[in-house]
Amino acid sequence: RKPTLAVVGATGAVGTVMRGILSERADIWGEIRLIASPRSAGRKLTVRGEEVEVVALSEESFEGVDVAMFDVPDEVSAQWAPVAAAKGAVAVDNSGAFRMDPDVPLVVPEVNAHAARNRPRGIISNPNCTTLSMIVALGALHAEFGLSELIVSSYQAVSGSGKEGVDTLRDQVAKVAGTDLGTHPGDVRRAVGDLGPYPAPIAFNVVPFAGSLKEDGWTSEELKVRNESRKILGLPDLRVTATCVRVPVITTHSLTVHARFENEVSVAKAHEILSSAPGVVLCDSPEKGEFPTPADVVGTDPTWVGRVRRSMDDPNALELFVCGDNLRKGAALNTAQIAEVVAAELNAA
Ligand code: 11C
Repeated sequence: RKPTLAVVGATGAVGTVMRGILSERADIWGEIRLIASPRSAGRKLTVRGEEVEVVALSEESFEGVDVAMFDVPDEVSAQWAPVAAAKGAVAVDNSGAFRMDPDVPLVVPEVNAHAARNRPRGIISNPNCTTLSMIVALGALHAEFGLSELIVSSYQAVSGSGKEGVDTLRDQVAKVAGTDLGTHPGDVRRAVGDLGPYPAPIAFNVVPFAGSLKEDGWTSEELKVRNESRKILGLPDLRVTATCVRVPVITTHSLTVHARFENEVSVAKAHEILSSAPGVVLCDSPEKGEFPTPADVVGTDPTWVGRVRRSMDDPNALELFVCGDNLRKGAALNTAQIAEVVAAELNAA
């Protein structure tokens, strides 16, 4: 029997990308059950080319489910992933609710697939999209050189803030496009009016703040990058400094990375590793103008890496520019890959 998969949050932004991904990947699933809030129950959505009726989230909706993916807000996952697990499903959760729970593995299949097997709560977490947009490339470099420190800046797309983020950028761009705004303090702010989910205009601007404010001036996104990178790489004392910035890009997060290693590095060796690492594409010919950018990367699956340099003042450090689609590898794709790891394990049992 092929395993039964439930997609909880099937109607949302990530759920929509997820249905596309499930339709493209090897068809390992028996039934795919689409679950959403009672408000969406009865709607028909397409997955694998077939129309499937959405069922309302309830305890019964997990009956007979082997793997349940959750693409819903933290509080919905916190309540319902344990319910799915109690019903016998393995819950694969894309929210932040369980990521730092020591009894919940945080999995990126290219880096730590083995961790998925040890899941005492029956829950596996999927990392935050910012961490995911760089970690596959860093995992490959760590395996060769031994990572000791990360200093990163993110350039995060507005779809990381959901539909409200995308709508806000599109509305604001419509208000400023074709004007001569952007030449005086406050002119863009006055023109765009509604700031949506952001503390400053996102059109014609960059905003050095993503997530919510936590202790000592750090944001939730910056703490996630630190804590999640440590957990995925199995390096609890890794030195990590992140500055998370929102930029006027619809989808695909980018990061500049200063990665320091235990061992001396070379660009040639880094190129060799990155060009053969599963899930990574090396795009590094700056003399031809070739490096990854969100506009070229959006809609693709891999982590793209370019601008690879050895630090001028540190023979143990590399500088990289990394891009990854935050809705695909950053969310739905990684969740689908984890679910496939679990399905293979269930099939082998
Ligand atoms: C953003 N990375 O770009 C966030 C969105 O912890 O899953 C994802 C938040 C999370 O705003």
